[in-house]
Amino acid sequence: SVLSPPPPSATPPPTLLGPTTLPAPSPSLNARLSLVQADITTLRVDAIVNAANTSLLGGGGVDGAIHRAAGPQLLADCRRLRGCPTGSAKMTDAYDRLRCDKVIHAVGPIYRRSDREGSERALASAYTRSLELAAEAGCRSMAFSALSTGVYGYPAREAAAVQCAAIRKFLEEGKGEGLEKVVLVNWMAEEVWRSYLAVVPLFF
Ligand code: AR6
Repeated sequence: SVLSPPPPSATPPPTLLGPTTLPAPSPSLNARLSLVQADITTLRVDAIVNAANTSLLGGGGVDGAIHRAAGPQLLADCRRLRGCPTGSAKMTDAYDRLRCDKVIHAVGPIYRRSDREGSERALASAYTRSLELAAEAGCRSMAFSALSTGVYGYPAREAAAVQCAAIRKFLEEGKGEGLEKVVLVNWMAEEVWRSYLAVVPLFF
């Protein structure tokens, strides 16, 4: 596992995605996954995944940080994409002070307690689409922002479970064979980090 096992009192994640007790993943799958507390704009990976909105024209949070680091060329590229629906993602090059080659702009849902299932479906699909784009582009490493866990209000434990389940499913289905390293990135939000520490070891 990428982390030490959860304490015995850890409850399974409140995910709707299926059985809450998964069989242990293969060691080779575990070796491809890591969880880090870092500013995603500083990472040297093939692609980073931005938590964007449907306009793809920038915003606050991690989106703002990525655009600040990349400079105006990224925004010009994003303009040409003409937006992106919730639950999907689009890819651009990276610029200036970013150390990655590609930026995947993923649009997670604004969390709606009244439509938990719809929120979950959209979040999972934003992750899956990002993985598909990275795999198609031949990326060997990628780093994910914790989509929707900031301004979009997704409860962090649930979001972590949805993220882990989507990534594990994709890799176990053999769709991302070239993806040697998948990094889950947490930054700036201690509560989100603690949730990931509790949930990730239930999946990897
Ligand atoms: N590196 C990694 N993670 C970060 C960084 C960073 N530099 N900065 C913040 N985070 P958010 P959302 C974490 O709000 O909830 C924007 O305005 C943060 O602690 O950036 O999907 C967009 O334009 C949180 O855990 O994204 C959209 O309008 C996580 O990144 C809207 O916010 C995501 O928080 C998207 O909201």
